Amino acid sequence: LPTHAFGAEDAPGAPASAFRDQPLVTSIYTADPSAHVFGGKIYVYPSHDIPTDIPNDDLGNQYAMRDYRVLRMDRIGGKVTIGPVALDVKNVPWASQQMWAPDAAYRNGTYYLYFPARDKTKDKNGLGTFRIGVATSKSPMGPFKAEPKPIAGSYSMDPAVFTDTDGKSYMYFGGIWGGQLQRWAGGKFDPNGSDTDLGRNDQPALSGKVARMGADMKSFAEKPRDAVILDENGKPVLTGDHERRFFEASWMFTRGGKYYYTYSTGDTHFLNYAIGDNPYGPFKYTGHILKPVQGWTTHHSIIQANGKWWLFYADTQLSNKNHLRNVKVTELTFNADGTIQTIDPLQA
Ligand code: FUB
Repeated sequence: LPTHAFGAEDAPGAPASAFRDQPLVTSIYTADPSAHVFGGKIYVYPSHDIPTDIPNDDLGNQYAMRDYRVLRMDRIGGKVTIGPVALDVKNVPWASQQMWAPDAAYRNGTYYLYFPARDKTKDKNGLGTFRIGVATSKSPMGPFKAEPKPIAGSYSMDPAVFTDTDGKSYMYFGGIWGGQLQRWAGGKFDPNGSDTDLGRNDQPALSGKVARMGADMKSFAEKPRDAVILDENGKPVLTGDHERRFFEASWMFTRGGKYYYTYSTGDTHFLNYAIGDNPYGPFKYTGHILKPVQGWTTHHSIIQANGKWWLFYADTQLSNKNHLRNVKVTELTFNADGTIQTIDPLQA
C-alpha cells in the first residue's frame, strides 16, 4: 500500500514511555478516529493529516487534509491494515479543501462515508463555507464515490452518524471557531461573522446539531435541532464555561438505555460526556472522559468490541506538531451508576 515517510521537519515528541497508549499506525498521520464494527471487523475512519507550512491559527488552516484512508483490524491490539485512498478531494465536485473529521455508516449493503470540507465560495478570509458531504461504496474500505452536492441543509463540520436500536439514524455535527457554527447563529451563513464564538460569555453556549437522516442515508429528514447540554441546575451550559461547553467532535452512543452525547471542549482540550433519555436530548453534563492529550485538538469515538468498551482518540506523539496527529485506542471503564472513569492520556 502507498505510504509516505515522515519528513525531516517533524520534531520528535515526548518519549513513548510517557504515554498511556501507542499509535495504531506510524507510516501515515491520522486523527479524529470514527470507529465502527462492520461484519465482525473493526474499521476506523480517521482524518489523514499531511505536512504543511501553514502556521497554526484559530481557523485551523494548518489542517490541510486532502483525502481519507481507512484502517482495519480483526481485533483491538491486532495487526492494523491501512487501506488505499478511500476518497480524494479532487473527486468531490463541490469541495475545495480541508477534508476534516469523517464518519461512516452501513445500511442495506452500502457503506456511507460522511465528511466535511470547505465549498468553493469565499468568505471574508477568502475561504469556503464548510458543508457535509456523503460518498458511497460497496466496501467498508472504499473507494467511495461522492455525491455531486453536499447534504442539503448541512453546514459546519464533524459529522457523526448514530443508528438507534429502532433503526433510525441521526447525524450529530458542528463545531465553533474554524468549524464556523457561530456564523450560522442567525439562521443563515454570515460570511463576515466571528472566527471564534459569539463572545457572549453569560449566554447559553452554541449547541452541536442533530438531524434525523432520511431513509436514503444521503439526506436530512428534518431541519437540524440543537443538542443542548444542561448543567447541574437544568440550565444550558454557558458560552464562558469553556471546560464544559460544546466546541466540536460530537459522538453519540447508547448504554443501559441512556444516550451518551460526547464532545470536545476545544480550547480547554477535554473530551466530555452528557447523558440524555433520547437522541435529541437535552443532555445533562456528567463529566470528563479524557484529560488533555499532547497537541491542541482532541477528537474521538467510543464503541463496544470484543466484549469491552473502547475510546479511540488521537495525540501528537509522533510529530509534536498540532496538525500531524496519530490515532490511539484505550479501554473505557464505566462505574456501576453509568458514569465513566476519566482517563489521563499522559499517565503511562
Ligand atoms: O482534524 C481537523 C479538525 O480538528 C477536526 O474536524 C476537529 O474535530 C479537530 O480535530
